[in-house]
Amino acid sequence: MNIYFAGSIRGGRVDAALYYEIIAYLSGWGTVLTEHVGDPALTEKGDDGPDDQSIYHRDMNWLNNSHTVIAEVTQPSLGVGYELGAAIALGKPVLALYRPSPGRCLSAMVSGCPDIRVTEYLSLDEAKQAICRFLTTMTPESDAHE
Ligand code: 6K6
Repeated sequence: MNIYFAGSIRGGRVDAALYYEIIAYLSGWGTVLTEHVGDPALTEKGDDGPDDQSIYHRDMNWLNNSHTVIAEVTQPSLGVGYELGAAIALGKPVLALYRPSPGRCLSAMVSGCPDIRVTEYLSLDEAKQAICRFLTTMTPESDAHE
């Protein structure tokens, strides 16, 4: 199973360590095509990779080839929002993980979208449980860990 994980880069890297842990967990379920999103060395400058056109085409190609998209949406990111819209247009099952906190509100375009499974969580363990539930419902038992 190819998994496209989406998390903020230029939107801010405050949750980079959390992305790393989620990606490590997802790796037990399949191939995470976007492992770099959890790279602690990746800064929000976005200038240590290929040019932006190459990034866009490479990521859209990965999105096309993914079986599911899992996003951490707590830190707002234009790129993640774009990826969610594109994933829905491609008919991919989408899970959005969100940590509620006082004074913060998830975009209605994510929380109100019928094609996105939005799950609120507070701890990494809860995020893992949500991922497990989501992937178990979308994959037959025998395929889940391929
Ligand atoms: C190097 C250092 C920082 O950024 C780079 C290279 N940039 C990117 N490389 C790979 N994927 C990217 C890059 N910039 C954005 N993305 C995709 O958009 C990722 O799949 C993320 O899920 C999402 C982040 O969007 P922004 O708007 O927060 O950057």
